[in-house]
Amino acid sequence: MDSPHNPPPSLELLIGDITGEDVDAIVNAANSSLLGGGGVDGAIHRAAGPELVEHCRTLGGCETGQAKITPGFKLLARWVIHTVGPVWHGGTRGEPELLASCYRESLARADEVGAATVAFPAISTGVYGYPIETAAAVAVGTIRSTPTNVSEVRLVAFNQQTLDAYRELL
Ligand code: AR6
Repeated sequence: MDSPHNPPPSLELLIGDITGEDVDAIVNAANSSLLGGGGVDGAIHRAAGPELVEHCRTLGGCETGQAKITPGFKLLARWVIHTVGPVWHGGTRGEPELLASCYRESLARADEVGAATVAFPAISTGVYGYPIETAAAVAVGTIRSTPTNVSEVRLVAFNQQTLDAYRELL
């Protein structure tokens, strides 16, 4: 069980492609079908190989703010945690709560399999249009305040703007 006395995970910041991360689990910014797409989702499916989508077909999709876990197949990471971020509609449709839920639920899935190191992309900040500055604040705030056995979280930025947004906060 999670202990409320665990220290929060260390937060590492880096720029690059999450598919190459040598961690126990990488997080995918998926859509509710879990059957692949563009952005980081497409990159993860390409790197993991076709077994990933075959496995995802058995999961029955995923609701916004929730997370499901699969093997990593050809990835270095043993696990992929697929979470569905909110589409940005201006912030009045529960987007911050749903985005926070993505980070909490992903950490919960990591705890269930004993993953100690987890890499996250900037969920919702690409195709889904969530402004990076506010999304980064939700990410960091939620990771710091969620009880978890995960000891290290890597925040993987794919561009300079994302890196800068995290840097402001760390
Ligand atoms: N490694 C790390 N980050 C990446 C990578 C990568 N290889 N590729 C993109 N990013 P997005 P969303 C960054 O659009 O906004 C898909 O089609 C990207 O720069 O991948 O949650 C899904 O199937 C951005 O900062 O995800 C959904 O339909 C962040 O990852 C939809 O997009 C998220 O961008 C989900 O949209």
